[in-house]
Amino acid sequence: MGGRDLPLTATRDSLFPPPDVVAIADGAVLLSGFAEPLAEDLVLTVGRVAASAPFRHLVTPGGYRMSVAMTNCGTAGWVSDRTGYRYTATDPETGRPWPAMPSLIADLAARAAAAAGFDTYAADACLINRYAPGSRLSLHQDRNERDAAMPIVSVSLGLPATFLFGGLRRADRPRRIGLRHGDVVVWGGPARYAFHGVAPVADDEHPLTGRCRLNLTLRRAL
Ligand code: MD6
Ligand code: FE
Repeated sequence: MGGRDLPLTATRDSLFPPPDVVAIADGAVLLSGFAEPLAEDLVLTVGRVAASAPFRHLVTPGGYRMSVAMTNCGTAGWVSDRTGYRYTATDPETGRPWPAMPSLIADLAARAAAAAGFDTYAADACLINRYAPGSRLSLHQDRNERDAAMPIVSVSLGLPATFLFGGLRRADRPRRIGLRHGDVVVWGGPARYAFHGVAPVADDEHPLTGRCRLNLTLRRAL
């Protein structure tokens, strides 16, 4: 057999390849496949969170039931009801504190933020979204967080989706970015208040999640 000899030295990059960073906008990047090595653990971790804080469909201040099912982990959790959007320390459904943020998730978010150029990131809130086929999230800004210097880190698992990433005005036409299993998006700085959303998820089956897309959206809320 004519196999070629291996090079004599391993390089740092051969063991730890640099992340695949794609610019989306000034302050926003896609880290392609960044979470892929942890995906199986992440899905199991989401299952454990949801066992103590079940997924639910929140109601918007306008009275609409959201098609995305949500839960949270961390010291703060994002909720919506007829009175508005806010962060709470306890799950309004159970009256208990949200499950603690697993270090698997917190560490991943800090590494992703660093890869995007945001050095000190300690997320305290992880919103977990579950999209069944047809679920969508309309264009919005994330503006309930105290510290605008801290970026948003978003981890996609399971079925693919089209992320809509607009500008600072609602009327700015959004870019359409395909998000696949294991992709991470980080937005902050000049993109921190960019309008964004998710187009309706197409029906399919994923080996790890079945017929759904999971998204972890990490924030520094308090
Ligand atoms: C996503 N989610 O699911 C992005 N923002 O890919 C969000 O942007 C989001 O689900 C604010 C509140 C809830 C969310
Ligand atoms: Fe958002």
